[in-house]
Amino acid sequence: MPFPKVTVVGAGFVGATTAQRIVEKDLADVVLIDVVEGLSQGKALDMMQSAPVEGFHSSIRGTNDYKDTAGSDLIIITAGLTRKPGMSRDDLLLKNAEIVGGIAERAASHSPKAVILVVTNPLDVMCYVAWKKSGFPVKRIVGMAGVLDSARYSYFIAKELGCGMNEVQAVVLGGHGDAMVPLPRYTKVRNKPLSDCVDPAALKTIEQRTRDGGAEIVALLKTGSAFYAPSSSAVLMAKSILRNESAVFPSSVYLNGEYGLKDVFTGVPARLGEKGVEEIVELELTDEERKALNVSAEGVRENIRKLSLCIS
Ligand code: TXD
Repeated sequence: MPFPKVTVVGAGFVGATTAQRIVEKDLADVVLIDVVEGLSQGKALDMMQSAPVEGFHSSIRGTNDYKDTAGSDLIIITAGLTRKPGMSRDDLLLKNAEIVGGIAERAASHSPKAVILVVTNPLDVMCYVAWKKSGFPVKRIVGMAGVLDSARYSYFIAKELGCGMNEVQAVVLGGHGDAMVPLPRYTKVRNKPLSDCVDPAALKTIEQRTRDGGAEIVALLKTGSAFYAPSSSAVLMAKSILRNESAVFPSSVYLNGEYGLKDVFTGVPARLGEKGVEEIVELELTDEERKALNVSAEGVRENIRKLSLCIS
């Protein structure tokens, strides 16, 4: 069986690490594309030379030409600017909308059947831009954020409680921003709701650190932002799409009435397979949780409005 084909757009920290994880797991042959000449070619060549050591069989090539991406099953968009210390994800809005819009248009025309997995920030708005500019059915657009936010939440919970990370199943909904919605009722530690395992003050601290998870790393790195956990999270979703696993992940998806929200991308649990979003899973929410999800989605909608001229 030939490997599926994945295009990773952006050969920076997130893109290159995503590509590396995909080939090392033999999930797909990868085309890595960037605007900078030589960057993706150099990284791809370096990764290919690790194949005899790592023992993977799939391949990766670098390019600056969209023709080489033709016929991809999955396009992962990681290109764009990153946050500098003190910048919010939304500060990246206009510049990254231009970048992601151009990429979605070009990549979609060469791979008309692909699923698009968006990683670039501000994430939920970039999903909307990719949808509008690709012209794809909306089920074939999905964004990565909730898996990462949930992973960060899991890590901080496991650290606080001194338990194994595999004993924590964390759920974070909402947009990928300061208004993300950790759900302690649905988060389980050894099968018990998190809200029964930690006191409210500790929970508040964990949730705030989760919200600030990206900013904490930006402040430490000084240049650039997180990429190890983001690339792991993107590859987990990619695997479910490429192998048609139909696994459920918190994903940024287009809502058309689900959770009482319409015409907006935000993070909710969704089943992902080869056709993209197969199902949106509706959790029962309390009034307070629903309110928090609405606030988060309203922030995304506000940014979509700001962009309405360039994406109409
Ligand atoms: O949870 C999440 N979704 C995220 C998102 C977690 C971490 C990082 N997140 C966002 O991903 C971050 O805020 C940025 O918007 C993107 C990419 O982050 P990365 O750390 O990979 O940035 P780099 O290292 O600066 O790489 C960006 C690359 C760089 O090589 C540019 O030359 C390239 O993008 N670039 C382009 N490639 C192709 N086409 C165009 N137009 C283009 N413009 C820039």
